[in-house]
Amino acid sequence: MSESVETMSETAVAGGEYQAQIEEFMGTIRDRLVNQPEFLQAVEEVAESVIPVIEKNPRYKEAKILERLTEPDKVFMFRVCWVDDKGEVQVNRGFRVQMCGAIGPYKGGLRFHPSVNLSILKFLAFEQVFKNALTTLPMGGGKGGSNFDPKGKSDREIMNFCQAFMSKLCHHIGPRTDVPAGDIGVGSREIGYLFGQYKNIRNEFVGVLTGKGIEYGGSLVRPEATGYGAVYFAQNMLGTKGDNLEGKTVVVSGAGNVAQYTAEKVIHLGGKVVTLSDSAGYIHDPAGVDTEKLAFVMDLKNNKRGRIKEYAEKYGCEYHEGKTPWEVPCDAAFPSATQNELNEEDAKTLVSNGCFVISEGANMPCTPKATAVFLKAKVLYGPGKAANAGGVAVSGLEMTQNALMLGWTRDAVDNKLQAIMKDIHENCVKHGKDGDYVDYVKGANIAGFIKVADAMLAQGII
Ligand code: NDP
Ligand code: 2IT
Repeated sequence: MSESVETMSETAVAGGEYQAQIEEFMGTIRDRLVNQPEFLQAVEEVAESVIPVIEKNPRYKEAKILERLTEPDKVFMFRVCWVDDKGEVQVNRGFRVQMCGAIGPYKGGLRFHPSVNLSILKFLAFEQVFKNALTTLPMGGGKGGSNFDPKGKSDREIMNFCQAFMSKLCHHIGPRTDVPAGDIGVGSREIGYLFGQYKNIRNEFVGVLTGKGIEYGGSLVRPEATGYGAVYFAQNMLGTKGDNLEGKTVVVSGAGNVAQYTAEKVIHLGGKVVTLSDSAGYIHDPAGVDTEKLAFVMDLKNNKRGRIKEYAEKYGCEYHEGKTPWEVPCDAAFPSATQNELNEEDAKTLVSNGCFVISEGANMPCTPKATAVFLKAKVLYGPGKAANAGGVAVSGLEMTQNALMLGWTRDAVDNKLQAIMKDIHENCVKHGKDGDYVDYVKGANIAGFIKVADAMLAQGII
């Protein structure tokens, strides 16, 4: 998949009469952050939406809210040493970016992937600030992780790494300070080992992580929440046209947590999922991934830790090595793998094949030029910070249940998730409606920004 990052000069759009102010702001950070392309990409998209608001509201400008939001509250970087199965010492780098704590404790996932670096974690933490504000729950934004590669590691090695990582991280987090969760390469197994080590060192059983197992303080529906939420968001967008996912052909990328539960909910709602992928390629199953096939994928990915290619071998469908699924004709697309996995050409292909709803399960999966194609074509386009907010929203509900020392039923959590996704959608419409088109990118950025900015103003210059 493409990891290319488009630059400002190539994509200057959207700012309209405020283009000069946007350029000036980006100029102040671009020179010193030239090595952080993903972070700059995320900041630029937000700047394009919110600088017009800042220009019309001098209190935000005078308090330098955007300048403050683009400088993390704190960043921790640390060495993680562990011993592999051969007895060899391994050295990785660990990070936690505490981006903005204006509206609540820092909250956001941990990513374990060889590509992890400061730029990627700062982009994710920055997105998280606005996403968490949209959830309506009191959570600040953070993100962390390591360049550790979980692929091919034994269970024991994963445990050794998680324990070593938490030995360093545990000094900087806490249930009222910073509450990490999962992201790429971090699922329920890793959260379990991380939680065990925190408890061991700090001698307290508290809700310091979310995505925990149900036996020790987890919430029902947290595993499903990101994927389900992305589908609920798509349903809300389709609802503005009197439409829904029933009978629609759906393309999903990824085969991990978000992709699996996106597929599950689409199937529940009568849509037909025809693709899934991993970093090696995609499967195309024109008959549709049904419940039984999805159970195979879940076992393959979550237990056997195999490759999506094995789906094609088992069910006799096509496998496209080294390719992404965007060339497959569809009505709806759910990018659910990673950042910049869908470029301008892919977006054009999707639109020309008739795709008219895109809901981002992943964080920043579309390049700026791809986003511009969707907005120009006026299709329904739900950006990640709105569409995938269901995951962190249910994490927030897990924190609430932990604080109350009780657990809610599946229906109770799912109903709250649906209500939150509806609320996020309404807030995006409120700030993004432009004639008869809703620009959900603008809507999400402005709605998230205003909440955080007002909290920062109230709390003074810190
Ligand atoms: P998983 O680790 O469960 O799955 C990740 C999937 O994406 C795998 O199929 C993986 O393939 C693929 N993938 C990862 N990196 C790349 C890459 N560089 N190129 C191509 N494919 C890649 O992660 P999640 O499902 O949890 O996360 C997926 C996306 O959703 C991420 O963008 C994450 O930030 C976002 N997200 C996750 C949330 C959550 O609650 N988990 C919440 C909100 C957003 P392979 O196995 O081959 O690496
Ligand atoms: O990107 C995300 O929102 C996540 N990985 C989930 C964060 C969380 O704290 O549940």
